[in-house]
Amino acid sequence: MKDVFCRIIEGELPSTKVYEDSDVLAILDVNPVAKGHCLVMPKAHFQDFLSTPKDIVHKVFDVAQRIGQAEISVLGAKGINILTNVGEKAGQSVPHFHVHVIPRYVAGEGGFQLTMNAIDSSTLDLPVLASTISKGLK
Ligand code: DGP
Repeated sequence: MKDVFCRIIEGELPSTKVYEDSDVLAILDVNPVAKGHCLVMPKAHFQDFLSTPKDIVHKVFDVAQRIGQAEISVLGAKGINILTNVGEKAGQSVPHFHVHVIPRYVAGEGGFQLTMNAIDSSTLDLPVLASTISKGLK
């Protein structure tokens, strides 16, 4: 079954468009956590950031950067969060690569709280961990 963003891209479902070109669509999030919360996505279907070809990733992030810049200049945002979730465990609910561009006006405002809760790293061998990740790079 087609995901909801594919259906929006194909015009089967409505959306509020912010930007469109032959490869990329940016729309307002239907459940915004801040005024101007945008979703930037490739028109072609890719499951997530990790499985999207680099040239498409670059195009999507180029638009995300420009929208972030516009939100600072024309909406008066004081900051921007750029977020892309990969997989359900990371909070991805729509299996179509997309980047959240979330303007921030007041620290802590709205439904988006960015907290980084450190795990107990005392049992981790950091050099081994770094080396393991390094060896996995393609
Ligand atoms: P994520 O959880 O990272 O997969 O984010 C998915 C976002 O997509 C979530 O913030 C809500 C938004 N969303 C879901 N369905 C629709 C829709 O039909 N239209 C729009 N504009 N946004 C949607």
